[in-house]
Amino acid sequence: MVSGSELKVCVLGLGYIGLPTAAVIARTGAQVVGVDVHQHVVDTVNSGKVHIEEIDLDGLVSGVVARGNLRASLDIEPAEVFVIAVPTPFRDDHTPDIGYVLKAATAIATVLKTGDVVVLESTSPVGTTEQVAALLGQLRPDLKIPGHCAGSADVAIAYCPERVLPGRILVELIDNDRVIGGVTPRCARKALQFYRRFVRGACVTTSAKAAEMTKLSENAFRDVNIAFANELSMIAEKMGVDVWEVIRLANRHPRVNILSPGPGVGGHCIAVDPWFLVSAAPERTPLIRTAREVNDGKILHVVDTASSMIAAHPGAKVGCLGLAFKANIDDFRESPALKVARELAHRFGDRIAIVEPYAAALPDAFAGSGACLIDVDSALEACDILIVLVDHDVFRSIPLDERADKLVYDTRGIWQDQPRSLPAEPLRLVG
Ligand code: SAJ
Repeated sequence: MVSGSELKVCVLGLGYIGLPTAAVIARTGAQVVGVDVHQHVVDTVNSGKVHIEEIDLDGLVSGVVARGNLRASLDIEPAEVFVIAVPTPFRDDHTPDIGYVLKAATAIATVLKTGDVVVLESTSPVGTTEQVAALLGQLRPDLKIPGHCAGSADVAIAYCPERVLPGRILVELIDNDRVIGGVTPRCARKALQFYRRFVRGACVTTSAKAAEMTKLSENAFRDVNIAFANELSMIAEKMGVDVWEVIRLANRHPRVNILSPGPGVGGHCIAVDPWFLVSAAPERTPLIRTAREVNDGKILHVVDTASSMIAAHPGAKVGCLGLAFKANIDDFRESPALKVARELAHRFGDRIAIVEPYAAALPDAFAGSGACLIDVDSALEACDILIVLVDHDVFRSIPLDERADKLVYDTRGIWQDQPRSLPAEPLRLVG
């Protein structure tokens, strides 16, 4: 592979993963072209700016664009390495849609040449990288494609899942270990050379299929464990027990580490990826499917609990704290907080005020509901009921004396000093 500043890399998809990845590679001195289908994304990046919020990304992008190491384009260009970082959504029936990956591979086929490396980073169902190889083979019969030829192939094709946590993307892109799965062992070794340019963590090689399943297993593991915490929270609520105290105490056991309950699980990864495993083996995934159902069910449980609380206090003004899918970010994708707040807004109209410091205006989902967007201080003055949906630092730091007189439903456990507002359900004694 070409070294130093001569290496040319094409990153397809300039989203939450593609743009930081492109910028980090550009910082190594490589010539990087970021390809995106949205003109405004291309224009924003070319002006040295960013269209997504991520710590330190703006400074990095403006630096590498100014130095001429990163530019964006609507069109694919020849390069030595192609990194695919496009979305892989799921359809209404929970089956994965790899259409954007196949579209990216089709574009790559138009410029692919001997010696090139193609790496898929998008979270994908097991077997997708092999499908990419098969497609490239069909579109480029003049090239020897790995897995589809005898002897050494002309190009290398591999899967290397991103594993970064929003809010820590630039740190984790470099420090996290990477799993690099080749369509053949030689493909994995070629891709490894590329990742070693910018990854400080260990890079471990394996097959493409094992790497694909590893990624899905990581997110399904987290979903299952959060589901356990969410189930505990609903049991504890029924019993009138403080679930946060129970978890704190249980976690004193040396081999117990229970995660945190919340209003459900959101984001574009953990709420989505487990379905890729379920749809691949529906009859063998009762646990993973149930975890998804428990976490989605928690959203409905929070809507019902909050609705009963609001209905029991006619005329009370309600503040819903947070819309983001998790703390301190501006990402509302698949957000349980947004789903709860939207439902309450449509049920209770102008009694509902939304507090979200990361939103400039209420999302379209609230149109016609009568709910309004207000700041934290106005909510503390105007609201009688507070429903904590996101653990943003700005909410966490509100002292007890500013909220002691409120009725609180704290789905994130950020105010454990709050006097209890939810009544325990009456225990029914059996027998
Ligand atoms: N959540 C809880 N309780 C917890 C932890 C999280 O309710 O104890 C909720 C969050 O509030 C949020 C959701 O889960 O709604 C997901 O948040 P997260 O912080 O667990 O994960 P993501 O979606 O931001 O990023 C995950 C990460 N995967 C794992 O931790 C296994 C990240 O490393 C992946 O790169 C990312 O998915 C991805 O892109 O796949």
